[in-house]
Formats: sequence, C-alpha cells, structure tokens
Amino acid sequence: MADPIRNIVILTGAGISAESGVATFRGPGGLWEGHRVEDVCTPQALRRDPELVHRFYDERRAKLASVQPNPAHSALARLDAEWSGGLLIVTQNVDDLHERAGAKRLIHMHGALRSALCAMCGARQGWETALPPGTDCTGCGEAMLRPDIVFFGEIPYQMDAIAAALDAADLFVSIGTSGAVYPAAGFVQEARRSGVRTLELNLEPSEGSHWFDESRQGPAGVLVPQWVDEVLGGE
Ligand code: BJW
Repeated sequence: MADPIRNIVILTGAGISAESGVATFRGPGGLWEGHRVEDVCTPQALRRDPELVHRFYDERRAKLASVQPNPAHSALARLDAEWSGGLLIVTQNVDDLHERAGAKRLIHMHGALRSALCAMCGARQGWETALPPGTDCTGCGEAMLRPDIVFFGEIPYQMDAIAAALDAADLFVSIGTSGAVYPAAGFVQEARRSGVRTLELNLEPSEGSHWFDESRQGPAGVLVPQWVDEVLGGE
C-alpha cells in the first residue's frame, strides 16, 4: 500500500485564473500577443521605457477589480482550511485570486500586482491604484517605487521556503502552468529526485508533462475541485 500523504506542495500558474477571465501568457489570446515580453518584463525594459512597463502593470492591476476567484481557487482554499497536514500553495500568478478565495498558506513567487517595491531600499507597500514612474517610497523617500514583479533575470521570491517545502513534501501538484519558465518549471524534477509523488492538472499536456507520475487534462475549474474532494475524502 502507498505511504499516506501528509505534506503537499501545489504550484499554480496562469491556467488556474483563466476561467476567471485573466489572460494566460502563452498561446492564442495570450497576454503577450499584444506586448513583446522583452518590452515589459525585464529590468532593462523598465530602465528603457518605465512609462510603458508601469502602464502595462497599471492596466492589469485595474482589471483585478472586475475578476473573481473561480471554483479552482475556492477548492484550494478549502483544502488549505481543512487539510491537517503540511500544505504550501506556490503561485506564479501576480493576481490575488488565491487570497481572495481564502487561501492562507500561500507564496507569490513572481510578485503581486497589488504591491509596490522600492528599487532603492527594498521596502514593499500595498498598492491599489496606478503607480506612475517616479513615485516616492514612504520608507526611504526616494522616487524609486516600481511594480513588485519578478522580471526575467531576477530571482523569484522565497526560494528557500519553497525548497524546504518541496524537500518535506509527499505530493507535488502542478496546476495550470505551461512549464516554460524556470525555476518553477524545474520543481517537478526536484520533487522526483526526492521521491515525491507528482501530479499535473492542466488543460493540455505541458512542456514537462512527461516528468509527472500522473497527468490529468481538463479545465482547472473542474479538475481541481474533483482532486480536492479525493484528497479530503481520503483523510
Ligand atoms: C489551463 C486553463 C484552464 C489554460 N485550466 N489549465 C534558458 C534555459 C532555462 C532557463 C532560462 C534560460 N534563459 C533564462 C532562463 C531563466 C528564466 C526562464 O525561465 N526563461 C524561460 C523563458 C526559458 N527565468 C528567470 O529569469 C527567472 N529567474 C531566474 O531564473 O533567476 C535565477 C535564479 C532562480 C532561482 C534561484 C537563484 C537564481 C524569473 C522568471 C520570472 C517570470 N516572470 C513572469 C512575469 C511575471 C509578471 C507578469 O505577470 O507580468 O511570470 S513570465 C510569465 O511566465 C509569468 C508566469 O508566472 C510565468 C509562467 O507562465 P504560466 O503561468 O505557466 O502561464 P502560461 O501562459 O505559459 O501557461 C498557462 C497554462 O495553463 C497552459 O499550459 C495552458 O494550457 C493552461 N491552461 N487554461 C487549466 N482553464
């Protein structure tokens, strides 16, 4: 008989928010069809054209007001509330739909739209409205606030906490991510190396599907509640 599951790490990507009306990054209708990634998502682009980069994130921050968590976010929040073992939701998403659904054990590894980061002192502050370039930091007073987003070439947040959770996990579940961006795309291989069981829930096979012990295809709004029922039913 398989060992019981106690510690779960869940990685989520843009696909979990797609049914809420948040655009994914790649594929038809993707966020970057209208924007070249190198125009908006690198430190070099921020230096070259701060107006463009800030405006891109201002528009996405404003759009959060018109989207709601979907059944996949709600199911993970229920799992977080009811699962008595270890659990960590690591999201690559910069929207706030996991926390609005009620998730607490959550890391935003690529940053958050509703946060501003001071490029001078590193302080963060909640941010709800437009963030023009040159906005003063309330901590150090320098006019260096930028969107609190992890750009290509920058180190994602809380990597030590994520590594520790993966190390202690019995089950790693990847939901709604293409597996195109590292280091998140490599978590499945890290998990496998430590003998962790791995499951993928995605609309279609991702770039790394072959690494998973099991891969289920379908919309997150259907697959995730089903899987959460299975897990909580087995406790
Ligand atoms: C559904 C669905 C439904 C749809 N239901 N599913 C060469 C080789 C390897 C690596 C590199 C390399 N050159 C450079 C690198 C590193 C680089 C990288 O990975 N580049 C790749 C392009 C190759 N990575 C970095 O630079 C990262 N930093 C780094 O590596 O630092 C070094 C370091 C790390 C660790 C320790 C020490 C040092 C930083 C990466 C930052 C990524 N930032 C972005 C933008 C965030 C802000 C924003 O939102 O604008 O994060 S990029 C973008 O991609 C965003 C996402 O979080 C990320 C992943 O995308 P995601 O979520 O997978 O979305 P999609 O659209 O790709 O996929 C959606 C999926 O959902 C699809 O599969 C659909 O089928 C599915 N789906 N509807 C279920 N209803």
